[in-house]
Amino acid sequence: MLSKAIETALNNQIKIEAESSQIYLAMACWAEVKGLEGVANFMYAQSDEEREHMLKLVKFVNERGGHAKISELSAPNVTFTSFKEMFEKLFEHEVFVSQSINDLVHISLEERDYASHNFLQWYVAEQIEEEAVARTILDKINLIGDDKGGLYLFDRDIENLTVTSASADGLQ
Ligand code: OFO
Repeated sequence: MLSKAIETALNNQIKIEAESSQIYLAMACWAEVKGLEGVANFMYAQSDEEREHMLKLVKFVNERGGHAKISELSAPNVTFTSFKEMFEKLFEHEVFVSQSINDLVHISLEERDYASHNFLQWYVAEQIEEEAVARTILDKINLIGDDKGGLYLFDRDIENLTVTSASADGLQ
């Protein structure tokens, strides 16, 4: 059974994951209309992943005797000044989400809710990966700068980008 404090905190995280999904969906649309199909597909996939993160929390809250709250979401940014700015925003957002997961883990310990603590470890590991991917992408974008050819190749390769492949090419 969830305490009120942990239920509220988990519901807050449900909103954050849903907003993450919208943020990346908006980024996908912007990239798509700018003609970068690879970046758009990467962002569509990220958006789907965030919805999965949200659903996992929804089911956990309901299964543990709480009530998952589906709430109104803040509107995401829909335009960006550059791809660099967009990926900076993505990185900043993932750092924010990691902080929010850390706070949740902290609350689960305060509440002595070891089931929630155990469940949240999946999110802790996921955030390490998400931050690493975002950091790798930013490194690549910084290398490319204003080079159009570089952006073309980046767009072609981003769909295959994983943390392992990113570190294998020495950019980490
Ligand atoms: Fe849900 O991991 Fe990104 O935000």
